[in-house]
Amino acid sequence: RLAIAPGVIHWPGYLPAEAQAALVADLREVARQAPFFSPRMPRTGKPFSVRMTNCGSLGWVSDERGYRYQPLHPETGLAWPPMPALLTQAWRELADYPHPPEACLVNFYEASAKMGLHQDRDEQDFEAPVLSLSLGDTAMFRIGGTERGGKTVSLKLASGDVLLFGGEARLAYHGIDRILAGSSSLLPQGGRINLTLRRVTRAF
Ligand code: MD3
Ligand code: FE
Repeated sequence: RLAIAPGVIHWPGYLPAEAQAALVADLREVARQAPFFSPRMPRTGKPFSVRMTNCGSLGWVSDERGYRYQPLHPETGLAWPPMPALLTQAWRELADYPHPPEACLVNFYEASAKMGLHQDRDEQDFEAPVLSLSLGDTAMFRIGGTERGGKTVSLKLASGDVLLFGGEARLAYHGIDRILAGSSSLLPQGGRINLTLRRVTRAF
């Protein structure tokens, strides 16, 4: 494990190839029950280049009305599917937090997709860390401090890598600058999947 910055821990290649393949199979089932949707920007309605779905009791959604967590898929109206056991297991092993995650946001990046610098602040509990797992093509990830416009550092996130953001890093600006197309053969059609496990409500 590598300490990238205060509150940021990186486990390169944490998931063995077999676990990555098992997780992709689990995610196919998640996406069958809760299809990927295109989130839209609040106010403007402009679609994100990243497509999303969720598993767990709550899911993150975004549309003209704003960003929020909700228990139902925005298009099917059905509950999000359960979190695969591999994910809750990774949280127990790595998160160092005594309550289970409630939401797993599943982001899908095609080769041209990006995610601008932002903070994750739609959760009630900032004491809980966010755990991120990467699958498929490598991404150039950028993380800064808690103020917009500060210095940033870049990190490559490859398939099987896990990152934990806690403490002062929990409110750090971060984003995905680009996807390195063809860098992994895990996903037959290419692209990248990122999973973020989050505690949304206060457990106490
Ligand atoms: C640092 N996802 O879903 S994962 C997101 O690769 C998001 O899809 C990116 O940013 C992705 O909100 C980056 C790394 C990550 C995730 C959540 C964080 C870093 C974070 C929350 C707080 C601080
Ligand atoms: Fe984020």
